[in-house]
Amino acid sequence: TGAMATLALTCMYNKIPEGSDEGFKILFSEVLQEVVKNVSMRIKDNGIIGDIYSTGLAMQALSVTPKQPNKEWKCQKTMDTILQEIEQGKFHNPMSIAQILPSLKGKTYLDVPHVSCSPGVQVQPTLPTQPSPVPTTASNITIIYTINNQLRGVGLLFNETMEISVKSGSVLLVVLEEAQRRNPTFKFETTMTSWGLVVSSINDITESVHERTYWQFLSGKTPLNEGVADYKPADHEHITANFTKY
Ligand code: B12
Repeated sequence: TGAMATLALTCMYNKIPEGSDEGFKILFSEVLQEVVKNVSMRIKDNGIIGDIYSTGLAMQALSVTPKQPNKEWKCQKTMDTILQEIEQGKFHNPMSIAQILPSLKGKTYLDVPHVSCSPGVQVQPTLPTQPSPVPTTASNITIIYTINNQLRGVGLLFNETMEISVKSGSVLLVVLEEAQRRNPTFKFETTMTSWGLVVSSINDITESVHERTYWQFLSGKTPLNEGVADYKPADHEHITANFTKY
């Protein structure tokens, strides 16, 4: 959010015409300073800003803002760490690629108006150099899956746990589907968004923008940093879906 605000404010700041009210410029400058401070406080020693999936927008923000980050930012360090994460296959979600790619090319969303798509130039699809491995005789893993709603005033309170066996390498969505197949209490619904499928409802308890409630997914006590269609749980991992507020 801070990164998007920085990009938006920088865009506006650069458009303030020469000779306009100084107070206006000072106000923008102060707000920008504050937001940039917030973003830069999240710079880690390995260069990651927030988590790996917020780093793309944060890099874009810090590279265009007229305000200096409060903490020293080594762009190359961030770039190196992100490239390592890419090599490990962490950026396969199209939206995560869309947010990181501009920074890797030294661009930001503010460059979009200057992009010219010359007609006639056809981009050839690149073929994968190595065929992706086909999971053939994958062994089974067991996931401990808990669904929990303790928010009063939003329907039935419950805390149910089930052990689910799935093929090793399966994404979390497969675990949820198996749980639903075996026990109707575990039934769930999804909604399609720009990042992919969000679990919008479990056991008839539905997220609400108005109430600011959602189903948060955790591994042990740590919130997942990927969605159910991307996250691959390990054997004996304890996954909890907890109905909570943001
Ligand atoms: C706001 C937000 C939320 C809000 C959305 C509520 C709302 N109505 O606005 C809440 C708190 C619900 C949320 C939840 C989650 N989020 Co979120 N969220 C964001 C954030 C900060 C901004 C999204 C936004 O408003 N975009 C602007 C609007 C205009 O675009 P939009 O397409 O309409 O936005 C929708 C999608 O972004 C979707 N959405 C939000 N989060 C997620 C996560 C996943 C996995 C999916 C598929 C969709 C999705 O909700 C938005 C509103 O409908 C992004 C940061 C970012 N870099 O994009 C993270 C982000 C997308 N979320 C993330 C994650 C991990 C989650 C959770 C999985 C966390 C968890 N441990 O449970 C859950 C989803 C669980 C589930 N039930 O399936 C990651 C995704 C990384 C990845 N590789 O998949 C991001 C990038 C944050 C990060 N840096 O780690 N999130």
